Amino acid sequence: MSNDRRDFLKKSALLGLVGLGKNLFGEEKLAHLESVSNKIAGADNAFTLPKLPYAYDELEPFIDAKTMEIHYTKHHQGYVNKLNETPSTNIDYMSSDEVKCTHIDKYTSSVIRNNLGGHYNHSLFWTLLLPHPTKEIRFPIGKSAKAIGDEFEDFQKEFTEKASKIFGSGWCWLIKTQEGKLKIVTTANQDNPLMQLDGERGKPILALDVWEHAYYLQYQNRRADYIKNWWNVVNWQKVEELYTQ
Ligand code: MN3
Repeated sequence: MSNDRRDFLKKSALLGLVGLGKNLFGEEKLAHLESVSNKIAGADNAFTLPKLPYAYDELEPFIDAKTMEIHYTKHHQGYVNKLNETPSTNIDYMSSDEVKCTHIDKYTSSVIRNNLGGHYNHSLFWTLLLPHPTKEIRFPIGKSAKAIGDEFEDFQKEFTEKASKIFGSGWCWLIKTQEGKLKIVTTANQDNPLMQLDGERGKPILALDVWEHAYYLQYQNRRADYIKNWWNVVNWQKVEELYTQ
């Protein structure tokens, strides 16, 4: 089927939805429904790259500008593009990316699982990095600090060990489980702990990308050095925000 033909079918179906919305909800909801359907039909912009909350060089010397630029404009943009090229009935386009991830399971197509994971994981990761870090703010704060416990160094050691031991590409996470407990878990590739996969599930409140693309330009094969330096740019204010949400 040609792209034009596919677009036409998609738009027709969605315009039908809009018409239905008009009858069901009246004019007020119509505008919202129309904007959602335009996003899906226009699939080019159903997913967008979130704005980076700092300049590429503002995490230096711990993460270099070139790595940030390529990671953000090539890798993250790549996941976004792939998602937009692959409209899927398995995605609830109206829900948040976090909720979208909770619908992923082992039956989901790998293209959706990998790219939705890649998009969500990186969107979160960027917000958990702090530009211009100073020594005074290199520790957890508030309720999340209490939950992490007095032995911050032990926590750091455990997280570092788990992140270091990931075989190949993946992520290390601090999650808040449904029971409100904190756990350090790892996932392979672009999976995350929101997804219905094997392994502990929970809401990520801290994330570390240990794919080689996250550090290779600056650190080459020295993943341990990358992780050690990453602790200097953790945004503990954001961790607290995610924990208390
Ligand atoms: Mn990455």
